[in-house]
Amino acid sequence: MNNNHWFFTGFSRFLSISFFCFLLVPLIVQYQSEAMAATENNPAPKLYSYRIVDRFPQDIKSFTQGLKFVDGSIYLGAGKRGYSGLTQARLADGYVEKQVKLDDQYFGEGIEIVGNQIFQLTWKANKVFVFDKSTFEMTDSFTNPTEGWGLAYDGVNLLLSDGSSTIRRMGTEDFSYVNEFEVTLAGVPVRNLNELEYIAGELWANVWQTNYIVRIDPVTGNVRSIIDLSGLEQRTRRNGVDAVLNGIAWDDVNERLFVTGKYWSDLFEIELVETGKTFPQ
Ligand SMILES: [Ca+2]
Repeated sequence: MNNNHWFFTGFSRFLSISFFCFLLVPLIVQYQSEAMAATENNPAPKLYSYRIVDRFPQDIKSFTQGLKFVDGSIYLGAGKRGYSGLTQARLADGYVEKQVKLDDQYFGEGIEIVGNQIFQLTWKANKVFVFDKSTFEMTDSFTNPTEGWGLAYDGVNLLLSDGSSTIRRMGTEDFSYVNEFEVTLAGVPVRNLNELEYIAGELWANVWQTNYIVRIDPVTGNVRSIIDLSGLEQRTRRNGVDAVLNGIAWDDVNERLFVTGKYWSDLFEIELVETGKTFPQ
């Protein structure tokens, strides 16, 4: 069927990067088996496309690893040693309102805002920094035993990705471990979960080096739907081979969705478009 052709072509890159190669063949067999058929409790994930609503300027020199939106400002956590830091910039024109740089030894990663605190991960240094949102002064630091990739907040705990298929819940008081769950797509672990955003009871995650965002049920870990952002990277200037899609932010007042990438000159407001397709077909 044409739909199946579309499905396997479109997802071949996603699958080959997200899963170990040896899993690929059994994966397809699994999808086609009765055992993996969608059930009422775990329906086949919907596939979404997108429409660009608006675009805003972003510093193409920022290696975007964390993204939040609050009160008209974009908060961006940047990575790469020597260039890592935290920036608050006005959405409308990119004017930098506040900025703080991390020590050169640190590779900054995901960020999250809880009240007046901004948490910022580091990649492999096992450090989590806390900044005062009003002043950008560093007020605290905690230990993270895993790699730091993405960070989100569900209203109770922080949610942490580390490049694997595991999401850990961590306490906001001292970043202590609470519990964890595994993210799966039709029963198969989804690795390389990167930048995160908690939106209306779902955890959304960029899958590193793909054009896909997965929307995750945070209770079961099941991927409920997939957003295909193919083509967006051609709409912005990019700086180098590392310039992949990364960064999801949600304006919960006006219900606007923002996405961007590492070393991208633009931040996009998008709307999701139903494709009528599911995964698998
Ligand atoms: Ca985010």
